[in-house]
Amino acid sequence: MYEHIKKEDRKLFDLIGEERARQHEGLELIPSENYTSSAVMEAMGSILTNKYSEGYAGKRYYNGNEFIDEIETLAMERAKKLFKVPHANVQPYSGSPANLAVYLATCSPGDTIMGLALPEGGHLTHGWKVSATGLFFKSVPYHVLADGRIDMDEVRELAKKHRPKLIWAGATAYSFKYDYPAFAEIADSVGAYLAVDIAHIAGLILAGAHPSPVPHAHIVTTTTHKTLRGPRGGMIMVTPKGIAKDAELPQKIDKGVFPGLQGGPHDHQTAAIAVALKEAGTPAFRAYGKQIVKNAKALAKALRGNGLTLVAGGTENHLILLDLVPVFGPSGGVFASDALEAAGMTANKNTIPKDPGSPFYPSGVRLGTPALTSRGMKEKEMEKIGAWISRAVTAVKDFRLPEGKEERVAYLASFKKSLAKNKELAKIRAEIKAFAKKYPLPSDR
Ligand code: DSN
Repeated sequence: MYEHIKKEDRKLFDLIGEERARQHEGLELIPSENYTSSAVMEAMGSILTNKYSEGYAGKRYYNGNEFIDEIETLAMERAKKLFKVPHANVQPYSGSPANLAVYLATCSPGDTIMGLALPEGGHLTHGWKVSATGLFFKSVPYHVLADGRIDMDEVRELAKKHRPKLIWAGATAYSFKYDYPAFAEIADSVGAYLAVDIAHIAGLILAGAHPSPVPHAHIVTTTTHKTLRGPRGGMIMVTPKGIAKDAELPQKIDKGVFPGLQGGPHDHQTAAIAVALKEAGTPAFRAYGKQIVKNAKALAKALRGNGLTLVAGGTENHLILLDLVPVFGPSGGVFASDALEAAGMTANKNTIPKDPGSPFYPSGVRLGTPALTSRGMKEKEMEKIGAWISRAVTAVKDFRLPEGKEERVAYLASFKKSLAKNKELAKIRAEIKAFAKKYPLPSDR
C-alpha cells in the first residue's frame, strides 16, 4: 500500500502508517468522523486532482472540462435524486464554505440571522460571535431547554422580535430529532429563509432513520464525510419550497459558491462525492444508517448502566453527550477525553448545555457511533464499549481542574504524564487493541 509514497517520501509514509495503525487499533467515537470505502479513496486520489474547472458544467472558464462536466453532473444528479431536491451544488470545499455561500445567497452584510448557540450544540457558522458569520451579520442565538431540546418558544419569540433574514436549524452536538415543521412555521411567519444544516445526520436521513427537512426548509446544507461516509466535502441543496420562495435561489446559491467564495472546485473531491452518493443509495447503506441509531441507543444504555450521566438522558440519533459534572465537577471533559485516548478510544471534549466550565475546559465529552458502525459493530459490541468508557473515566475520577490559569497548566501537564503510567488505562488499551482487530475498516474489505 502507498508504494509510491514509500519510495518518494519515507518520512510521510511512516506517518501515514502510524495513523493507519491508530485507526485500526483504536475505537473512533468522534460523531463527525467516519471511514470511507476504498472506492471513495480511489476517486480522491485520482488524476482528477490535476484539473482546473472554475464555473459550472457547460459554463467553464477553462478548456478541457468535457469529462469533469459529466462527473460534476453525475454527482449533482445523484444528490438531487437521493435527497429529492430540484437543485444541488456539489462544489463547496466543506461544510463551512457551504454555509457561508448560503449567507451570500440570502443576506447582505449586517442582516439579522439566527442559529443555535455554539456552547449549546450549535455550529460556528450558524452565527457564533468568533466566526465570520457572527462578525459580518447580526447574530441572535437561540438556546436549549433544561431537557436539552431546542427551546422552540424562544426561537419563535426571537424571530418575531428580530425578524431575521435567515434561520438555521442544525447542530454539531445535539442528540434529538428536529421539529422541522415548527422551524418552517416560524421562518415563514417572519419571511425568513430556513436553512437546515444536516451535516451530522445526512446519512441518517437517507437511511430513513431521521426525518428529512426537505419538505420544510428552503435550503439544505451538508458535509459529505460524516454519516454520509464520503470524502471531506460539502453540498448545498435548494428545495421545492426554496424555489417557490425565490425562483432565482439556485442561481444565487451557485453564485455564492463561485465566484462569491471559491475558485476552482476540487474535481477529485466531486468524483468521490459521486461515489459516496452511489453507495448511499443502496439497501446496505439504509441498513447501516439505521444501525448507527440502534448502536447509539445501545451505547447510551450501556453508559447509563455503568453509572455515567448523559445530557438529556439519552439519544435519538448518532450522538451522545456525556455530562461529567457528577464525576469531576466543572470542566472534566479534558480529563475524560484524554483518559479515553490513552485507553484507545478517540472522542472530543465538548460543552454541555449551561456548562459550568468554559469552551476550552468544558464539562462534557461528545460520543458517536457512525465510525464504529462502519466497522460492523452492533448492540452487543456497544455494551462492551460502554463499559470500557466508564472504566477509563473512573480511572481518572479524582482529578479536579484548578481555578488559577497558571496552576491549571502545571496541573494538566502532570495529569497528562500520569496517563502514561496509569495501569488501568493501559489494560483497557490492550483489551481494545485485541477487540478492534476483529472489525475491519470498510477500506480493508
Ligand atoms: N467539526 C465538525 C464536528 O465535529 O461536528 C463540525 O464542523
